[in-house]
This record gives sequence, C-alpha cells and structure tokens, in this order.
Amino acid sequence: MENFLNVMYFFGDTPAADDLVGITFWIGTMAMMAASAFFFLSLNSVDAKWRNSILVSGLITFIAAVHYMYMRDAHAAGDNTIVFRYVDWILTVPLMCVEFYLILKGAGATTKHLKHLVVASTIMLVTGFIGEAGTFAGGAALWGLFSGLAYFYIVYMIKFGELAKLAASAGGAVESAHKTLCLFVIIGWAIYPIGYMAGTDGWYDVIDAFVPNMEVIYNIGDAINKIGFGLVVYNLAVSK
Ligand SMILES: *C/C=C(C)/C=C/C=C(C)/C=C/C1=C(C)CCCC1(C)C
Repeated sequence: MENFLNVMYFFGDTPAADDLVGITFWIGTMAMMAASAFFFLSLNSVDAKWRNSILVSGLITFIAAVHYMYMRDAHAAGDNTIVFRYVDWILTVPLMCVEFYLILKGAGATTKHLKHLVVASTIMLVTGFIGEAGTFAGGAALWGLFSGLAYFYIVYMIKFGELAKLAASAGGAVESAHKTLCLFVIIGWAIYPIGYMAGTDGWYDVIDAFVPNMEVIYNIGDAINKIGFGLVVYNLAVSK
C-alpha cells in the first residue's frame, strides 16, 4: 500500500473535478507515457529501415510526457506553464520535422530540406513565445502573424514544395504516410493558433466567447498531433 501511495505521489495530486486544465494535463501525461511505451516497445518488431522513425515517435511523446508532468504540477501550484510549454515544443516540433525527413530520405530528401523545416518551425515557436510572453512591443497579434507566416511556409514546403514532389515520386505507403502527416500539420497544427488567440489579447478577442481556455486547446492539440504523428509513422513501419 505504501509503495502504491508513493507511485501515486510520483504521478501528482489528482485535479479537482471542475479543473478542466488540470484534468487535461493529467490525462495528457498518461497518454504521452502510454504512447511512448507503445512506440519504444514496438521498435524491434518493425523493419530496420523504419526503426529511427519509430524511435523519434517515442522521443516526441516521451519528451512531452516529462513536460506534461512539470506543467501539471505548475498548474496545480497556480504557476504559469508557458516556459515548459514552449521548451517542450522547441524540442518536439523539430523532431516532427525529422519525421518528414526520415520518411522521405529514401526518396531523396536531404538535410537541406530538414534544415528549412527546422528553421521555419523555430521561427514559428520563438515568435509565438514572444507574443505570449509579451517580451517585446508589438502585441500578441503582430508576433502571432510572424509565427503564422512561418507556419504557412512549413505547410508550403511539405504540401506544395520539393518534399511533396519527393513523396509523389516515392508513391505507395510512403506517399500516403506523407499525405496524412501533411493533414496533421494543416488541420492538427491549426489548433494551436486558436489556443493562442484564446489566451492572448488582440483584434480576435471575440473568439474568447466560443473556445475554452488556451491550455485546454493546447493540450488537445498536443494529444492529437504528437500521438497521431507517431501512429502514422507506426502504420507506415508495419505496412508491407
Ligand atoms: C507537439 C507540439 C506541436 C505540434 C506544436 C505546434 C505548435 C504550433 C503549430 C504553433 C503555432 C502558432 C502559430 C501558427 C501562431 C500563433 C503562435 C503559435 C506558436 C501558437
């Protein structure tokens, strides 16, 4: 019993039933841990050429699981979670870019493609952080716009740029995995600007009446995108 209680302590105090943010941090932590276990344990059952992709899937959800524990505790203590949130993203989003690269490497993707994706995603996140933290003048709307431009560049690269052409030339399971990952970026990643608009002040404040708290939206976005990305890669890795 005592051991059990120690384990529960490790997992943190349970959130109050009406604390939607706390509950989604709690569930998010568990979901990310479970997904990590799944990806790591399936490493040896996939073809060797997809092993790095699966490993990266597991790293993405594992890094998120650790940050979710910190965010869950920070939230429970009434502290701000923004730094944990953006440290998590600055590590995991470039790894999601690595997934695009690894999948299309066999079709001719180069580290130059990877670099463009990583640089664009870093700009997207750093400007988003500046907007949320209010570091510089200009307001959240302006920094959100810069962030959005970097986001559109990523969408352009994967959906219409060279990576799209490489995916088309690869065909088969690789092409369909690439297409599904593109959908995650176009639809799943679009959840984040909605959270940003809900959590910051700007011309878009009418949105506050329609969407719940920013953290809840970010948590939903993370669960869909991080675990979803991994599952697309897993699906490719086990396809014949
Ligand atoms: C696992 C975490 C992921 C996939 C995080 C993705 C985050 C974004 C796509 C954030 C995008 C933003 C904009 C496009 C504009 C407003 C500021 C951001 C950073 C929320």
